[in-house]
Amino acid sequence: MKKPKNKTSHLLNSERGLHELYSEDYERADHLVFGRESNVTRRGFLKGLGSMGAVLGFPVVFSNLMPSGLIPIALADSTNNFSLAAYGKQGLRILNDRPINAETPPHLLNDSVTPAKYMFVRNNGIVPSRAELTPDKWTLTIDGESVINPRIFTIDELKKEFKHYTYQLQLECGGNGRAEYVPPARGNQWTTGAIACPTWTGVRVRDVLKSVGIRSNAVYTAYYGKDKHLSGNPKKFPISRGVPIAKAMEDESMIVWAMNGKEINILNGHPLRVVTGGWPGSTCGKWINRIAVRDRVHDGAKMTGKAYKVPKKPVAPGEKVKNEDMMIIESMPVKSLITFPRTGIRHPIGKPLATNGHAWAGDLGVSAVEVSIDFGSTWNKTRLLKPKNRLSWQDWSANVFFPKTGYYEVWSRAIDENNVAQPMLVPGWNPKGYLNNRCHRIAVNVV
Ligand SMILES: Nc1nc2c(c(=O)[nH]1)N[C@H]1C(S)=C(S)[C@@H](COP(=O)(O)O)O[C@H]1N2
Ligand SMILES: [Mo]
Repeated sequence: MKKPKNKTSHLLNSERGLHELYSEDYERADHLVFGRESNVTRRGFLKGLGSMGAVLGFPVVFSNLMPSGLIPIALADSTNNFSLAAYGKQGLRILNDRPINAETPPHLLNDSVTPAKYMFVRNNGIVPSRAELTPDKWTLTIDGESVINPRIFTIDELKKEFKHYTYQLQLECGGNGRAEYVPPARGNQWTTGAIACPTWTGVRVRDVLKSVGIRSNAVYTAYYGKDKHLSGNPKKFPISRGVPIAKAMEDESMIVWAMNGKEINILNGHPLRVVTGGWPGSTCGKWINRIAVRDRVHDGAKMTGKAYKVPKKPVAPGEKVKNEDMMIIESMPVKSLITFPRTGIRHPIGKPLATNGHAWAGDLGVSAVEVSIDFGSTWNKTRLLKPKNRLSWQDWSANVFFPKTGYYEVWSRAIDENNVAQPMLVPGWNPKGYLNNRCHRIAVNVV
């Protein structure tokens, strides 16, 4: 971790993100962002507290009365240099602004099909500029050790030569839920909002790969995107991952140009991305211009080391784990969200509370979702709908009855088709803080 010499000048430099103060990779933002949507995190501000007067240009008269962690509104305004609204996003919570990372509060994920404005944003590098994202001139190279006839496709050719499919596919970051691990793991402190399930339109990876011919020694795919490494080094990729060839050959593994029937949002990969539903979002390359078929497990950026890997065996919290004792995350675990009502509501006694949400389970289907109002002592079945297609989340709903007034938590717990349920507590600690699929909780004050 690099620490700058002069924090004040950095705070005033609106071209760069506060996180650079602490990390060249990405910053662990605090959970709480005070006031408006802002990239100024409480933790980031506290680090600069000593020089707050200098930052504001005036001494703070009642500084002794100022709540700790409050971000002066002047600062919140002047440092909000990445506008998600300019990219058509709404209501997301910014965790980091370089690279830009933002999650969706659960109540904004209430739609069965996630609208583009509410889809989370997760970046390892610098988002390509609008000028670089030209669908007419865009090409996708298919090559690699295991491709017989490498070829460069235009998007038009992809559209003309292959059958189009539309699937609703869940996409969840492997680090979703990281904020709950103790001791904490470095990386974006996602709570519950790095999940979305829009519809995707494009062609099957399988059809494109078959057209160029794949050798029998094919092991893994490898995507390459047009985003740049944070270091600015043009030879380095921020991320280049893929999936085993069997996953790539599934019906729902797609090269897509549309989301919810429209151009993909720039931050979500316009004009072309890969979607491999049910697997970590990191396998779903954005702004892709190349897919290689490798004769080995792909060794691109964030495929080696500990990235997107978990220990092969359970480890104690905080334990050091050797790289060779880690394995690549494949299908994501069973999980659910309560998307209505939002947490913290008041509810009148005597009336049932209508609750609803979604559940998903990586490559598997969800067989049941249950809710509890007594901290997991007893559970009630909810009404669970079938997915629109394989690898799409499933909607659930339930009426909840409260016996008396007071504070309650409503918990949701999904169970996958192998009868594996979400844990009530945060599951096995791991060095990078992946795969936290504990039950979702909301607070309800019954009055
Ligand atoms: N080119 C590129 N593709 C990428 C990434 C990236 O940084 N660059 N991030 C990956 C990760 S870690 C996730 S979780 C998903 C997030 O997709 P979204 O930003 O559309 O929500 O994109 C994946 N694809
Ligand atoms: Mo991710």
